[in-house]
Amino acid sequence: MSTQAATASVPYKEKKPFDYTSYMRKGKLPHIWCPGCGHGVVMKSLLRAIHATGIDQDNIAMVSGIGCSSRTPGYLDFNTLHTLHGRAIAYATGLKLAKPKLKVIVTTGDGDALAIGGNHFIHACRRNMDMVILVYNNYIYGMTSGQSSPTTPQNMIATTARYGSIEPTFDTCDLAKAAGATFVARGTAYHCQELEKTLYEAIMHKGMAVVDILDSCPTYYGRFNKFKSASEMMEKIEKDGTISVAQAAKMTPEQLQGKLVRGVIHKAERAEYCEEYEKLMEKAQGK
Ligand SMILES: Cc1ncc(C[n+]2csc(CCOP(=O)(O)OP(=O)(O)O)c2C)c(N)n1
Ligand code: SF4
Repeated sequence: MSTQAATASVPYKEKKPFDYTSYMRKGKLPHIWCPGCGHGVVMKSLLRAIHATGIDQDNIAMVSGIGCSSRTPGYLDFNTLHTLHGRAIAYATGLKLAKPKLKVIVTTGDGDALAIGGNHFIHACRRNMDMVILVYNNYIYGMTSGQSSPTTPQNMIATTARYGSIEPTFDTCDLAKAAGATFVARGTAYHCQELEKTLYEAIMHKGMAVVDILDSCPTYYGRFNKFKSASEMMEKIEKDGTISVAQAAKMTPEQLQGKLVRGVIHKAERAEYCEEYEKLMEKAQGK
């Protein structure tokens, strides 16, 4: 059986008129997300990106853990799996090995992917299995009332850091690249059209694609840290706090201080895990 994922090589354009509702399980609405939450924006960019790839809904599997962001697959009409907190990538790995033709997309939070699920995250990157991991990075545990996560910036307030977090943070992209992911990118909910293109590239990539998506939890992170509104929070963190790869290339290290870079940060070619596994099976069977 071929392990080639069902990604048609199509240019970035919409094949047919786009209609969100054709990708939604309308019976699952209304959704649980608070007004101003970034997760819905990310979901819309994801749907537009999937539509642009031309991949059939039945050839996509979406897997999540537990958290507000992990609710995404429940609203969508793909093959979906809502699993345990921190274990989305482990389930996705098993699913991909059993059904290598499926395009597997993991939607996970910063807590889900990088705290309890951190070990699964680094080893999945190391294996370079054909998979997309979208980290909805809102710097906090949204679903459980705002505890600090591995991406909570230092000095910022969380339920478990009432005087400001003293912990250094993970940079999701640096971590993914160092662990071996062959496509690493960052986007934001604020730059939703740019995000759509980045997600398209991530889905079309063969191998492990990680996208760190800066989005917002106005209910906890926003209120604790005295942002006046959800939009002010988005502007300060996602708009003013990031720059594109092209802008970054023209800046000095001093000018880059305190900015996060958006766009495709790392791309490489390396043996893909399912293909290597298939070769191993053939060898074991004496073929
Ligand atoms: C094993 C286990 N530990 C803890 C929890 C409680 N829990 C549910 S969601 C969550 C954190 C969610 O934060 P994140 O993954 O960042 O997603 P967000 O809600 O911010 O989108 C936690 C700690 C759980 N369900 N299972
Ligand atoms: S608690 Fe935060 S992350 Fe969860 S839905 Fe509300 S705003 Fe979004």
